[in-house]
Parts: sequence; structure tokens; C-alpha cells
Amino acid sequence: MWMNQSKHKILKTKAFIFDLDGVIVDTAKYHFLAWQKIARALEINFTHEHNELLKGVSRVRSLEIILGLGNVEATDEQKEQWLVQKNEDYLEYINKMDDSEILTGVMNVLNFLKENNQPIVLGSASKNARPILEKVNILHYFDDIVDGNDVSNAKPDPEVFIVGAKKANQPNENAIVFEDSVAGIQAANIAGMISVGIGEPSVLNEAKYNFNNFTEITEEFLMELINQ
Ligand code: B16
Ligand code: MG
Repeated sequence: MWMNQSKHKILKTKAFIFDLDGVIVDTAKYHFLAWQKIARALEINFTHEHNELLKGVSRVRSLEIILGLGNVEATDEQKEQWLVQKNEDYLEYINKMDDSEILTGVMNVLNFLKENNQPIVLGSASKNARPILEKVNILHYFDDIVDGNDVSNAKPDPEVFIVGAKKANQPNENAIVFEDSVAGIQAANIAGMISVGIGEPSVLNEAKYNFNNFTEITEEFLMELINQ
């Protein structure tokens, strides 16, 4: 049961940091289709299982992983062309997105945090985070965005979340991170933040808290996080 602000006793302010792909929207399926086109052209066998390896990983690193699957070597110039091609194809999928693609339960949590004046920050490896949030109509929920354009170290390096907490003017221990990737959970833990795994608990077993998806998160849980 989700109540409005007046029913709650909010004592503190925290920073709520959300990963994007796999937490707010499932863009992994579009990454897969765009990478698959490159892989097919190179005659590399690239499966859904392989795609799991790319979650939370940067675009450049993703290409390296795919080339590694096929033992393909290439010049930097050629790699750059594939990266551009992949992103153009990916953006075609992104351009067709709308708010129906927001993962179930996410809006309840965002609305609750907004109503209770909690800073909401995005912490994603994607360089396309802003256009994606715009397409699904929730850019205005975010007080700050830290994405692949702002940081140079990929998760599990905690840089993206540390910058996010700073932007929200909160110390690391006051930051709560929602993540679907193992590397992202590790990054939050390394930073001394509270990690919340969204997805398979056995995979995300390093997280402080685990939920299969946002419908399992209650306002009581959020209140506890805010007031502790
Ligand atoms: P882009 P996240 C990550 O998003 C994806 O999980 C990962 O598969 C992708 O390679 C990475 O963004 C970079 O994306 O090509 O759009 O810059 O989970 O960190 O929100
Ligand atoms: Mg993710």
C-alpha cells in the first residue's frame, strides 16, 4: 500500500542512486540486437548467454568481449567504425521507446522518493542515458545524472556512484544504490554505500538487500532506509 507524504515521518535525507539498464528499463535486449548485427557480419557466434557478459560493461569493453569470442583482431580504426555502427543501430531501437518500457514497480518507488524529497540520481555506464530517460518520460525525476560521459573508470570501480553521491551532497554511507549487475553491486560496496540488488538473488549475492524486481520493494523498506 503506497501512501502519500503526510502519512510518513521523514527524518533524514539520503541519496538514491539508480543504475539504468536492467533497473529502470531493459535496454539489454536492444544492446543485444545491435551487437548481434556486428557479430553476424564478423561470423562470431554471439548468444543471449554471451550478452549477459556485457551488462553494466562499457561500450568499448563490450566490443572487446565480442571480438574475443571470435578471436577476431582488428585495428583501432576498424573498432571505432564498429562502435559507431553499433550505437547508430542501438539508437534506432531507443528512438522507438516510450514509458511502457519502464520496468514494473519503478514508478511507485520514484514517486515515493520524490514525494518525500529524497535526492534521485542516475549512475549508469551508458553514454545514452539522457536520451533514454527522455524517451521514457522520467528525466525530470532525476536531480542529477552521472553516466558514461562523466566518468572514466567502469564498474566495479565506484567512481560513477561516488560522483553521484557528491552531486547529491551526501556522504557515501548515505547513498543507496539499486543495481542489476554484479560489478555494480561490488562498486557500491567498495564505496561503502548500501547496495540493493535488483534481479536474481543468487547472482547478486554480494548485495546488502535483494529483490527480484521493484514490485517487491515496499514503502516501509524505503522508510527504513531513509530513517536509519
Ligand atoms: P552505451 P547500465 C550499461 O548500462 C549496459 O548495461 C551495458 O550493456 C552497456 O554496454 C553500457 O551501459 C554502455 O552503454 O553503449 O549506451 O554507452 O547498466 O550501466 O545502465
Ligand atoms: Mg545495469
